Amino acid sequence: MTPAAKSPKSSKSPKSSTSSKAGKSAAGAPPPPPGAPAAASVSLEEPTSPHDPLPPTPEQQSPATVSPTGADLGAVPTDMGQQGAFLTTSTGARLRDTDHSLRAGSRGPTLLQDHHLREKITHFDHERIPERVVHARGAGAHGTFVGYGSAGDLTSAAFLGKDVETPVFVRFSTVAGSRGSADTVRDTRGFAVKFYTEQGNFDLVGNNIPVFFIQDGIKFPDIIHAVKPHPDREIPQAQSAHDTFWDFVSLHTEAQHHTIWNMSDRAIPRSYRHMEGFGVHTFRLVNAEGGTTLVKFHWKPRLGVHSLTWEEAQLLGGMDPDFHRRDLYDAIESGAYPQYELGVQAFEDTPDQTFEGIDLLDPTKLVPEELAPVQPLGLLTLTGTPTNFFAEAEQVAFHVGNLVPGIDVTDDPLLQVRLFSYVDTQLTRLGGPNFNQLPVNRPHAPVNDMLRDGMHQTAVHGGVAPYRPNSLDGGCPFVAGDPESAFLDVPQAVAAGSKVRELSASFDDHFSQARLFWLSMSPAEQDHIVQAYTFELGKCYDETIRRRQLLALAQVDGELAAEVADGLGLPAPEPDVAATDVAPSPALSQVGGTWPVEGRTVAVVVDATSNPATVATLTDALRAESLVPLLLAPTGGRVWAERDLPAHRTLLTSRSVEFDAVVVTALLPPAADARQTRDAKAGAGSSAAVDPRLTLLVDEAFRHGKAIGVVGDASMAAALGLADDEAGVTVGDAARVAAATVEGLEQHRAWDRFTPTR
Ligand code: HDE
Repeated sequence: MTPAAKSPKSSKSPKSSTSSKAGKSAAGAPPPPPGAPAAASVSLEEPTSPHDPLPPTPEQQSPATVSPTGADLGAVPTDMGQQGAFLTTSTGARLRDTDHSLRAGSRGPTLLQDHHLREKITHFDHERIPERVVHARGAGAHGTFVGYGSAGDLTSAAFLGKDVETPVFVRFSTVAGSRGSADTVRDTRGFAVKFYTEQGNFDLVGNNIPVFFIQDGIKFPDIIHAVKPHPDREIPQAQSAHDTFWDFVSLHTEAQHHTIWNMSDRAIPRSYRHMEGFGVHTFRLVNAEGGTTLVKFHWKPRLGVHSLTWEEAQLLGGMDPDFHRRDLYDAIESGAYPQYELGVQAFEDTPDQTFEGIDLLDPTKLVPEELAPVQPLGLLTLTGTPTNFFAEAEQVAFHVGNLVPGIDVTDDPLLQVRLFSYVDTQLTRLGGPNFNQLPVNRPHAPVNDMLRDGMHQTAVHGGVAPYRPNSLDGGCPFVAGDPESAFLDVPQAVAAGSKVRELSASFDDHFSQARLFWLSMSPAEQDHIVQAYTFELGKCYDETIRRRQLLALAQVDGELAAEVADGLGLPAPEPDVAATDVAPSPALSQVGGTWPVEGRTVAVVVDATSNPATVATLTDALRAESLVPLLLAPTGGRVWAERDLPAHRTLLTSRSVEFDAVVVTALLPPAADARQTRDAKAGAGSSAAVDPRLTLLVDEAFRHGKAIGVVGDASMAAALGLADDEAGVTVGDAARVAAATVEGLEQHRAWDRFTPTR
């Protein structure tokens, strides 16, 4: 390639798993694990001319090239990035040097004249923008939504039509932490989807928990100030285990339902691929005849809902703070595209907007799926990682008011405030009112607004009359009606009343659904909840706050309150449950059932004594199930001198929590760095024959209920403290171990290893 050549164009159609992997691997060689920043290995010396393959890597996607007003430009998305092989100024002049500033002599002062230096440093000085006030930590991905055509009776929204394909951008997030905080903290996760439909952008800005802390949006600053770090010391980061959070939720008891979800395994998801999404509020759908239905939106992950254990989440916070982001991008890169089915629970639009006694306008309440099943409407598939994280995942601006014809809001008092907040926040975060012109926010439908000028205006509007009515611009723009499928604000009747600062009495019950959630959990999940409350309240300094929260728990369930009190060393409050006849909702439990295992990681412990053919049989079998086997060896470099097969992880660089399962093919003897001074993990074991870090790896995997395989015999397993008849442990040949590993992963954990107390 000559220096004058342009950057490569890439077609951005979703690729098959084999093509994505093949792109990086030599013919016949197993594919490398996902995550390498360059598409091929790099040269040792600094390159002096461009060489293929140039970025982007095959799985990266960029926003479509539409104009700020939604016109399809037909350009390759990468054309929005840098062009050509030569370094230029921001105005396109080629540069000779960017490594030395212009100075009065090689030992003299720097000259003000150096316009390249000033441009480079000034731009750098302004690289950061304010992070989101909530949901600052997140990761985004591109994908496609395909409608099933099953929503016709409910809504006229065109993107839900049969086989209609709509590009989407999704951003997953935590709520409380700042942009650099860890992924695996205990928190609610955001699940925000921007559909670029032919009728304009539709944003479904939801969470992975179906209810919210507050009923009225005016309380949002209060709950967020309570959960954020204490204002004096700015501690703790991204956590609810502190006094101000528990002070607030124990006083403001409508938060108790969301809080019990946050104390459950739902708040520490295994990955973004393994969590549900919920629109939370009730929305109003309008069909072609103008008929309305109330609905709650759900996203169901194809891989099932699975969580980390609390110990895994904590270890990962240090070992790999990017665990969820990495998982998302590695899965997409390896072709294991995350998928979620969109569905709705539909309710008759009655004047009281209530279903089976549940007020549909109260966002602290869910409707059990046993009472109103989720009707599938379409499938979302995530196929592309961002080309540039800032341009896409940071600059994406969601707004619950980005609605399309056929979907309207309700009077939920939380949703009503959100309708104000999302535009307002972007003014500060994205520096002005033209944020919808940023490439990731641009609609793919024609835009003909009368919004003009402002900071960062990138459209070039024609005409002289951005006002209505006008006759100078031919009367344009015209408003549309039904034939042109214009958005309809449903003329919903509003109950006559007085102006008041109060909620309806139907919002008063704060505990019965927290109890419903508690009763729906399996014993092991209930234990996790007891532990989470005890941990979080145990981190509070103030005993009164702990006691007050125990009083709230006593209104949820007496046993729950007593067990947490026990753990805190406090007297158990008297049970105070008002709604004793609550029926559980089995759909809320994660235990039981089997799910696809795509993209799960398996540590394959190897050294030079492992039989390469056996390891190949094992890893091929795992890969055939779309798992990601990672070779874990005592040191880096080639595992076998004669084969070009590098170790992906070493005993020093890895920890059990990075893997979903472990298979041991060799009993690694203590390596040279198996000393506490070189690796503290080496302090764990006492066996002279096995590297103590391997013992630790196996012990932790066992403790966390993971599938463990030993390719060998019973004596090899015994050296690791394992026996073939234990739940989720398999000893045998490579084929048997591979099959058992898949089977174990299908259940997510060997639940039998946990001995519940109730
Ligand atoms: Fe948000 N929320 N929110 N929220 N929210 C924001 O918007 C707000 C609420 C949710 O990945 C902010 O662009 C208020 C419920 C997600 O970019 C801000 C209230 C639900 C995201 C804001 C709520 C959410 C946000 C911060 C109470 C679940 C991340 C930056 C009335 C249904 C979107 C931004 C992304 C982000 C305000 C309540 C979900 C400040 C005032 C309920 C997933 O506008």
